[in-house]
Amino acid sequence: MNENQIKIVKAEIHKLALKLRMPFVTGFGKIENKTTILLKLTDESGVVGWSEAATLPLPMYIPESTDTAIVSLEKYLLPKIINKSLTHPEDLLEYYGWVKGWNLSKAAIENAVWEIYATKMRSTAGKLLGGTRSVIDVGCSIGMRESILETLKIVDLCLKSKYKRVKLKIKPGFDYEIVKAVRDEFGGIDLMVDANSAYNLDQVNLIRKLDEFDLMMIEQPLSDTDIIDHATLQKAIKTPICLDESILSLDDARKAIEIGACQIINIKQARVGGLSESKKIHDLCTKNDVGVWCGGMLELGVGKHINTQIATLPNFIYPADMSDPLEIYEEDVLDGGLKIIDGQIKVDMTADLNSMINIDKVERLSVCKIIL
Ligand code: OSB
Ligand code: MG
Repeated sequence: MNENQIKIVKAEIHKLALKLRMPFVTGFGKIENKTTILLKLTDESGVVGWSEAATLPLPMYIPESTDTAIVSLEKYLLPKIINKSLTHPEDLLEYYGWVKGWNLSKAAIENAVWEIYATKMRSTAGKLLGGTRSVIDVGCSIGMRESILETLKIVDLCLKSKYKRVKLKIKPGFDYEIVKAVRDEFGGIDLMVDANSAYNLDQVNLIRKLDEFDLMMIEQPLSDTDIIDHATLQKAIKTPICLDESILSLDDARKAIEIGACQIINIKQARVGGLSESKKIHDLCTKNDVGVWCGGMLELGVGKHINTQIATLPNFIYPADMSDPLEIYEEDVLDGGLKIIDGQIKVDMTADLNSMINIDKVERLSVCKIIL
């Protein structure tokens, strides 16, 4: 048998419960306690691949949640791939490509298989996907706070930690004043906003008022299921629109670009079903002169390590959403994991998750474990 052939013989699903240091408030709601899923796949040769399903406890960002992902992994997706032969992570689609949706779950499987594949190829997923960057610039994402003063304090902390750009969460009524206060206090910093679908087209005047602040972009102002209204909105405002929730596939990206719904795309590998689809969206955006950046989902170091793989590709020209997990949570499951120094991650081309993961911490934070 070809030594690079992969056959998954065992899968472990770990559900972890974590408390955020500070509630994270967005246009879609508030996250105080986070649950996540770590997936461990073992190949018949004994090579192990870990990944994280970038879920939230409630289906408030996209339709999946941590618990629906456990069901889709356990009942539908993993049984389709266990004991099947693969020569490349993309071969997974032969087995579960017919399953609609559930991109976060599919990404978790694909990314764990990418880890196994990269280990066997003595490389990293990032390199195998065509990544060229050895350093990734990162920015911070600031949830809505009780007051302007409190927001200013957090922006100040982000800038002191040298994050390369600041992203403010906004919604109607928590937009113009907050952005103005940040501009007045911190001047021409690299600044953007993320509305997480909190506006509709009737509020174009509210959104247009933000044009005066020379923002890098406004992320996902309108509905998560829309691209048409975004195209209308883009014609009415100067600030570049970046899509997040609306882009679940290469096909979504193609249509959004074609109708002018965005000038920038936030590629979250989890949201689009994994690293392979992300690479295709990246390449399409390159061809169309649409810059991209790597979004985040408050992942632990495991998910962030996977995100850094895709963020090494050349068209990731804006800073990634990637704060240190230890700023969000009391602890992380990686030992000597993700290090952010002066707003940058130095990509360790030799790092593999299996050697960094601290299994005692996984067990301690685990509230449910399923073995297939
Ligand atoms: O819209 O980008 C988003 C977190 C959870 C769900 C959606 C989003 C976010 C963030 C934080 O903005 C990104 C991060 O630093 O992980
Ligand atoms: Mg977003």
